[in-house]
Amino acid sequence: MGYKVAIIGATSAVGREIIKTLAERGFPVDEAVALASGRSAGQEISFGEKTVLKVRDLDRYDFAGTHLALFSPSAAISAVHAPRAAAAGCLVIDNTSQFSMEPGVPLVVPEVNPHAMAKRPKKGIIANPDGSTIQMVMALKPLHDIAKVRRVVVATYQSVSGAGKEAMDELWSQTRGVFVNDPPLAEQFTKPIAFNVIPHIDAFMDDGATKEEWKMAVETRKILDPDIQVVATCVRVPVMIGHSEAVHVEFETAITERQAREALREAPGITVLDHRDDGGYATPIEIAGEDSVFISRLRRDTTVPHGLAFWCVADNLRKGAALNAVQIAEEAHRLGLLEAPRLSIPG
Ligand code: 11C
Repeated sequence: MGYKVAIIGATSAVGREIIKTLAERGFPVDEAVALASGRSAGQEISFGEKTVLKVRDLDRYDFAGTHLALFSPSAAISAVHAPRAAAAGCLVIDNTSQFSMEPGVPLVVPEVNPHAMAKRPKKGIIANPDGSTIQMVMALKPLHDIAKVRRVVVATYQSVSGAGKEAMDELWSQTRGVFVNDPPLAEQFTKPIAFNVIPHIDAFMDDGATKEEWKMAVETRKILDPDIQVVATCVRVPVMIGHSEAVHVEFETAITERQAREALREAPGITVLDHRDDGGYATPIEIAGEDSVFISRLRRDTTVPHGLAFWCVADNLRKGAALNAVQIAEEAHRLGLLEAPRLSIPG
């Protein structure tokens, strides 16, 4: 038996990737419904090779009878419509940050904390973490199982696709504009992104950190271990797809570089690409479209008693967003959490 599945924010970069991933992985879909704002209604999106979905207006959609809803609009849209979908009996997987830190809302990376979704959550919502967190906890988990992680210092190099389709267009048009000596003004970012790097992602918080940096700390604690300390500096770079991270980890007890390398090699969803040679490391341009989280430049950090440093790259639209959301859906299917939805009563 297949499910009726709604994709919300269907025309966004992540929404399109979710639709592609559902089809590629053969998720049991009987009926797919693409939803977005009224402005996008009527657009057409392919689902697999044979089906074309006509985008429908989210405001007018009744979720009764829909088993699963994969949300990737803005957080403000999720805030309104995700609880409405859940109240209609639909299991929601939300890719925005709207509910991620709410008690009672599991925040899940299936390779790391599948136990968090053992039961159908009372609120009917499961949150998909921020992409920067997902790839980091994927790498930390097998190491944490050997020697507890105490503290992480991370700097990110995040691609513009994390900020959406308009941000990708802005990088493209600014880059082209520089060559004709007429670059368009920055609209999606606070400064020009072409030929630049911007140490600012999401809003500033009272302590001077940005919300993206705060999320990396609190989400890591919620997913992996409440005792782990994380300090992050999140930076937007002129890359289209693929987030990179320089990660420095301090452990409670000894862990050798060799143990770490073996554990990472065996961990599901991780590819170790690490030759101490020219080009023997992963970069975003070559891993875009891949499902794995890539680990390179693994080495000891001798400035602390038990330390390791590594480079971590992943496709932020795949494992950082769409793939992780679809893997949560697959786990929900496996666990029987996609129960028969309540049907709407006519009239
Ligand atoms: C970025 N990681 O690259 C962010 C996108 O609300 O969880 C995360 C969007 C969200 O900008």
